[in-house]
Amino acid sequence: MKPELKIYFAGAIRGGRDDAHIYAEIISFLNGFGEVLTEHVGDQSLTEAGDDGPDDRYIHDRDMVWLNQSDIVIAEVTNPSLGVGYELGSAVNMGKPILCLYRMDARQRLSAMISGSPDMKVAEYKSINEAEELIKVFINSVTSGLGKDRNK
Ligand code: 6IA
Repeated sequence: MKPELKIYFAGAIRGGRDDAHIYAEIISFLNGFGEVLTEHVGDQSLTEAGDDGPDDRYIHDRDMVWLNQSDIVIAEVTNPSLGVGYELGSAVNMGKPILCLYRMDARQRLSAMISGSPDMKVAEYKSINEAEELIKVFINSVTSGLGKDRNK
């Protein structure tokens, strides 16, 4: 049996929780492709202000282990987040296949460090259906061994 795909999903937490419902929908779709290591990112009861969880050093180290273990990284980057940017830079250094999803109707322009990176695929979407289609195509290209051509 083929080992299950390990998926690292990244989305803003202290950067702002306005899109938490979108993260939840994306994570639920991703669950159909494998194990999402970071399901808490879509937890709508998790607020940017909350401090009742594990300490920051623990969060950082655990997330870096998960990032290392992941087969692919999918990030929703519409809401700017230092943590997501850090995860994406780290994932590039680890050579992970990366898909960044971005909503066209956003007021804020995407950082050039993300949109200008040759090491991640950045895709704009308007609806959840569109995001799901982009994810499907990306995962198919990676799992069929075409991951190295993902930016073409
Ligand atoms: O800078 P941000 O908080 O927006 O960074 C969000 C990103 O960093 C997410 O993609 C997560 O993978 C990671 N991250 C940040 N905070 C946490 C966290 N708890 N738990 C797990 N992953 C995290 C934060 C504490 C909470 C009670 C506010």
